[in-house]
Amino acid sequence: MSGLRFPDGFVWGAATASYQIEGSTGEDGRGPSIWDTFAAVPDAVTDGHTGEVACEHYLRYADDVALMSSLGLSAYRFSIAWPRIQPSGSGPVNSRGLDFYDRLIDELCAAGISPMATLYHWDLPQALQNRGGWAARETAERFAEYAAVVAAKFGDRVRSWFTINEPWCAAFLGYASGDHAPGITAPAQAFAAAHHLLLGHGLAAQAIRAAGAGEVSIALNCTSVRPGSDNDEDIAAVEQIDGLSNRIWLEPLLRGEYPDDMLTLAERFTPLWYVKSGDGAIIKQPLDVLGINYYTPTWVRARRNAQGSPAHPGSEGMDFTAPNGPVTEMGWRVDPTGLTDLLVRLHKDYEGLPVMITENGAAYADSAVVDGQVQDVDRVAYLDGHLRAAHAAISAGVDLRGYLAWSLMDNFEWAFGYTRRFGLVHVDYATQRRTPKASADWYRKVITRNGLA
Ligand code: PNW
Repeated sequence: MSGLRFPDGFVWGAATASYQIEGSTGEDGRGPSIWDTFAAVPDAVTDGHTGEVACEHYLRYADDVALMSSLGLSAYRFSIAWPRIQPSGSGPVNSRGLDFYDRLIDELCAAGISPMATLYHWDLPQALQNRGGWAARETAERFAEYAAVVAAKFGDRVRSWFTINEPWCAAFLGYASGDHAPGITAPAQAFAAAHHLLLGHGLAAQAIRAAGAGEVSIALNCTSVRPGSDNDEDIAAVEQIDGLSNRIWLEPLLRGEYPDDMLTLAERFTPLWYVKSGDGAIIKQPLDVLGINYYTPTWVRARRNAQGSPAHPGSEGMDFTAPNGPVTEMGWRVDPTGLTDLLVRLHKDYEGLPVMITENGAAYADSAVVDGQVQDVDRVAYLDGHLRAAHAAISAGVDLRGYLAWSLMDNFEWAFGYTRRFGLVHVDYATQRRTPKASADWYRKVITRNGLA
């Protein structure tokens, strides 16, 4: 056999998130989330788009599972909307919200697709935001209660759990740059939020284990940080951004302690009132697998008077411009070597750590649907390049368990609304018609041969 083959049992799937696809935000007793609130703020989201309708997945989930079947997916990672389960973030459970995921999970199981559930993909119940959101320790405690409810209810069929999706985005886009809900621009709160997200992960992981519900994971958007040059100032900038992007999450999760340089950085914004003794032990729960969401490397160099990036507190005097080269519609530089390097680095720093690529994909302004087809050749090239990069990591010894494409279908791309399309399947929002793109067809073949031609 020629071509690149992946290990036996390699998991092939796709991912989505509740607020990005479900719609029906007022249905069956769902409470308001911070994304409903944020999307209603003028200019927060491109063209005033909201998740109210999205892909109508709440109504069309059975058709969407049929689509997954036609792609040959072995797994599907979706997220559960906390405000559907507990409309005000604590207390009484809304059975009609549970029923939706019950139906979805049954449909997936009947199709032979392993359900993987993310507990938090950014749609916090607004009632908890009113009490401080993730900047408040209480939110981590409420999160564990919610985790216990869903793990008990679905643990018989869902055996793979992701507590939190990309805590970096939740903390630093949510509370430092304000690009995401709740739209706060206070770095002091962002560091507290980061800690409470990690604490929430640890407490939820304990709840999932107590319920005997299967494997526990978290999905991090780690990145390879590239220096502008090898001068000392550029290397120091890289170290700081690597800290914020990678080590501030990995070290407490896997070793139970924050790196010293990150504690020092955080203290520039606020005393560490929010870190209590014993928290490290809670955060460091055994991980069955680490989820990695990868899109692009990060480039950084020291440049006097550069504004820095508001999403990276303390980055004044740093420039984040990527070198010239191909970019996606997000403006993100396409560079699969960043994926290989990241996976190999994790393998070296945390020996024996199993990983799964829980998101990878690209936004492109796809050509319209012509004769029932979307020829998204750029996306195929992007995915092919990144699968080759993933394979190179496996050859270097990385214990890579699977690959989940982002995303199954075009959806609500957060601050960009519906103007950025990441799907393997095209969605015509006027009619809700789904059309598998050329990339969907290509991916089906990859899955069938368990590798690349
Ligand atoms: C991730 N950034 O978000 C999310 O997990 C998905 O929900 C999202 O649709 C996907 O990647 C594509 O964006 C990110 O600004 C959003 O660095 C923003 C950033 C990174 C990841």
